[in-house]
Amino acid sequence: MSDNFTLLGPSASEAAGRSDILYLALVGFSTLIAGIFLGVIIWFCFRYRRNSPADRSNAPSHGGGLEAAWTIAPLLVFLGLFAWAAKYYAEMYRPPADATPVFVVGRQWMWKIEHGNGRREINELHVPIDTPVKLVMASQDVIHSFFVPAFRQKQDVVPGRYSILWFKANKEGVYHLLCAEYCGTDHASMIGRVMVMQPQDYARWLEEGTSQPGMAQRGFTLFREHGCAGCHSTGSTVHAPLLAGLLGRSVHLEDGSILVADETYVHDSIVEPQKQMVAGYAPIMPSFKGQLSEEDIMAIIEYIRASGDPHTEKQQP
Ligand code: HEC
Ligand SMILES: [Cu+2]
Repeated sequence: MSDNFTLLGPSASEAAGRSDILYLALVGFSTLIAGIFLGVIIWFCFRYRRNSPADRSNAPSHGGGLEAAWTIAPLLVFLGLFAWAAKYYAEMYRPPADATPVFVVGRQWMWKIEHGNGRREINELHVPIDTPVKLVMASQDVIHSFFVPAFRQKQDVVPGRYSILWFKANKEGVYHLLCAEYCGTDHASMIGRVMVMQPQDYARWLEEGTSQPGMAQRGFTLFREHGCAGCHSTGSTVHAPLLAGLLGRSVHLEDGSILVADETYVHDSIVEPQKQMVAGYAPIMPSFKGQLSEEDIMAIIEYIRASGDPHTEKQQP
């Protein structure tokens, strides 16, 4: 953490650079307009003060053109700023397909983080530089909010659903990680650090201290223990969809709509199977709400992802 004072604080991601420019443009434009008005007010105070000999004859009673101009010009400028911000906003909420997923569970009062190979950490997040990283976040209890000021990104994490946050860090260093939603007595201690590292350092860090099995491995065990495999496998007598390669695939739903399966969809399929029914199947899948922890569901998602990847040799679900 740099002790050097900067106006906006350290900036360490692509999105941060973009949002700073937008912020400065907004402040700059507002300052310009305020400055013009202030200047005119001061000028008129002197020019038309009492006893000033200024010419007051022929004062215009109205100026339609002027009024139209000062209404339309700022409107256009602000609509332009809106379009500019909307573009960034859309980019911020659309993670690239190749983003590395990292799983985050918020609870009173800590951030629990798990990387794909099973490496876990608490209140610390290690990420590689210049690589898109997608956080798949869930809460185990109340609403928390994942806030990294240096990325200019803050995302509420709400129980019962996934929140996605993606970023591309572009400056090595250590940055603040905060919970920005009051979540109980020790909310103030729910703080941590984000470490942005060189890709090779990150890879080395990932390999250190992983005694536990990777997420996909753990997911495979859960998939069998909870009986998912009994329905979702090639040998099953139950009519249920095969899950290999599900992530990123288009799914046709019973109500006629089509969606692209992502982490949120798989999560919801497990806790609320009847919410989005796959077309052509009977509503026989039981809900696993309360039987699987958020970490378990995340591991199952990684198992489903790995089973669809032709590079990993895993048994098909
Ligand atoms: C009793 C059989 C049965 C069991 C057990 C079962 N499922 Fe399912 N599952 C289904 C059926 C049938 C569907 C398709 C209808 C629907 O959407 O609910 C389905 C749909 C799904 C989908 C959406 C699939 C798609 O192609 O879009 C996912 C993901 C899923 N199940 C995961 C699981 C997981 C994980 C478990 C274990 C924790 C599990 N299921 C247990 C029968 C089952
Ligand atoms: Cu919190």
